[in-house]
Amino acid sequence: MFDKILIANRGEIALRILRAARELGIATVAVHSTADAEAMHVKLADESVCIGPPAARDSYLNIPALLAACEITGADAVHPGYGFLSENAGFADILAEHGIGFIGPKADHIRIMGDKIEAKRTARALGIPCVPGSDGAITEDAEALRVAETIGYPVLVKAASGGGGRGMKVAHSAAELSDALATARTEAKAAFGDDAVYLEKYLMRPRHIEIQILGDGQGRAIHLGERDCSLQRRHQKVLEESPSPALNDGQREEIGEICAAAMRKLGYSGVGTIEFLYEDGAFYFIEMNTRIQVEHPVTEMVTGFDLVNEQILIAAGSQLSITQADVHMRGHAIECRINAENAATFRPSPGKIAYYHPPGGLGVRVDSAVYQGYTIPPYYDSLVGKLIVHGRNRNEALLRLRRSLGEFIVDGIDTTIPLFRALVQNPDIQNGDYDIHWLERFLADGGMGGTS
Ligand code: MV4
Repeated sequence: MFDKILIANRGEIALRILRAARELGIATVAVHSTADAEAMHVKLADESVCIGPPAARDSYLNIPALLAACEITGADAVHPGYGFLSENAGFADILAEHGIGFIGPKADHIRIMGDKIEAKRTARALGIPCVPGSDGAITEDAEALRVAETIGYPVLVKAASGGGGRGMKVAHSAAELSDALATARTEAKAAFGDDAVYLEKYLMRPRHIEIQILGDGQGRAIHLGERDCSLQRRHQKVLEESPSPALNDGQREEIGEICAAAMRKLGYSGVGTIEFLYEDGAFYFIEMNTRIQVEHPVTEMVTGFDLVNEQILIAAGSQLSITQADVHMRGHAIECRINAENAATFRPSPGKIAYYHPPGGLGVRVDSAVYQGYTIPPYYDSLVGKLIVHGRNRNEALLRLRRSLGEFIVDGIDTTIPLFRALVQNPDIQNGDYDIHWLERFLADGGMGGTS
């Protein structure tokens, strides 16, 4: 087992990792930029090291500074959290070269899943259902036209190095395809330095449903059910829940076992998420994430397993101790991502939290790293915290969510709490009747009260 873990992250996930390490009796090292000297993760860690100025590229993404911090403190493993270096295969390789553990999957698996074409090829070979489309990269317009003719319009051009929806273009007819290809290539080149693109059938109104998996790299892998993350704005998840209102137990077991079997075959090690679009009862693989995700608590609340604890044990070489028969989905969990943004305009609102009162009580969890008197710096993502509620069924979770949102006070800055108060009152949300476009439509239709 590791003796000391360096947490290469900040905010609520740094605290989340610190808590898991502490329960395992492992010492913790926080790293921070000069802007984060007063951050909670720094205060709570056993030791801390300043690794650079505010800009992430000079601090949280600064690999030499992180290696130096490991050397100075004698940390024998690094947990990267999410974002930053969490899906950087080169970072995992460098740590290995220095004899430092990386709490994440094998570098080769991070590399494969970072390339969306390679990820899809691998998924298909492992028996995971994929969106119909081109077999690899598209190099000629003529090839794109042929594939589109076969799968039928509308089609979607996607960037191989894509993510966050950048470099994605829809074509509704052959006439639009050539322009879509050129635009997607240009955007992809600018955003990722890679203009490789591929083609898929465009699904019109799917849900985003992702399967949480856990593997030990020694032939064991299980699934922990799904999360429905369809409620997104500009490719940022806003509210996530488990189980999905759209699935029954049979569908869950079928897709879950397909994913677990695939991960056994791959020899996957650590936590991972296999993302699907779900439409008309069918699953279509789109991507795989090889990190702990922001929304992992909804899975923890319904399964009772500590995913970060499992990550640490697996990275230290332990066999998976949970079998599929040990996994029971109990009740329902919902997570709201509360951002320091205006709830109607989404304008960022960094600044000092003058008063802070989080909700509590049965079935309520708040994962946050803010405190009263803390100043949210303007340099990083705007997540203030996550409110996660659990109930015996979806209705109880919704009632608990409404009650918790009523208690939550964050004064001094704007937050997205009012958006969630509006969402819990909405009949479509109450009925679980939404797809990936629902939230953008709600906001465009003045769901938050017209102009503001
Ligand atoms: C799609 C799609 C429709 N059809 N692929 C958006 C980001 C990237 N991760 C995948 N995305 C999509 N891929 C096919 N073949 C629609 C989206 C999409 C989306 C997906 C999940 C959640 C929100 C979304 C919002 C817009 C588009």
